[in-house]
Amino acid sequence: MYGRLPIAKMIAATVALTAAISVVMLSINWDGQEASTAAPKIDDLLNVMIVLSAFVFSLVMVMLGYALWKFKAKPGDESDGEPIHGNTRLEVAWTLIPTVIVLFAAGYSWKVLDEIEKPAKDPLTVDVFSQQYAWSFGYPGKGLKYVQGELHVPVNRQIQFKMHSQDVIHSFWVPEWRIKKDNVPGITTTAIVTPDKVGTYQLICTELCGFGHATMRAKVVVQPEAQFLKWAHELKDHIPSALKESIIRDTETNPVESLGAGGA
Ligand SMILES: [Cu+2]
Repeated sequence: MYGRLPIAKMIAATVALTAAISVVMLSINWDGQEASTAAPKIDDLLNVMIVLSAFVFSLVMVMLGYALWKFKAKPGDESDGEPIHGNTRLEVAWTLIPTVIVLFAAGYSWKVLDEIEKPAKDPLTVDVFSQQYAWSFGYPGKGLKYVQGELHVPVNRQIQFKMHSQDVIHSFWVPEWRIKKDNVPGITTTAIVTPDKVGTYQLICTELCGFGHATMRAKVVVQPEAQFLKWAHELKDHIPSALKESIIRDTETNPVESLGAGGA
């Protein structure tokens, strides 16, 4: 009908375009500094997805470009196009290729999620309380220690954040850790992170939660374990009873294993 397609040339053009786009896209540091054990795994996953997306984009562009160039109407040609009843080979190809890509992406993502959420032997539990428009934190200790607006954690130890919202949905995000998890009123959600670089970072709310959302931030300090223990030991405040109740209430509707030593 249209003669044979120049398949080899189209494949070559697709590969070349994929490579060109990938080189540019992978040279950009999209996510910034990596400061948790999860970060390199998540960044690798993103890079693989970028290359796969570049491939799909290139394939579509090459085929579209070829069709535009090859089947352009001659000047003065006002006739209708040929009726087409389908093309089995093409339909099999455009079903199979995306299926393989999606299944691969699902499997790879599953593996990464499984690895980064694997519980460690000796995690530290930290309760996170979010409310319009502030963060506060509860630490295991006599009566549960409490601090507002500043999160301290030890380096190279797994932290299990148990998150409780007091009003609307907020979202816990430290960009350098890559981890992001919603805080949902009425249930306890968990985020697992192992920070692996000492430093000061920022906790950012990433769920539009009201008028002051953009200002809903907290300082994050990752420090050597000894310094962290000293800091935690010096905390004077205990968790306010309203927040303690939110732990119990949240935990009843969505049980989680532990509240940390000395929990309510
Ligand atoms: Cu918010």
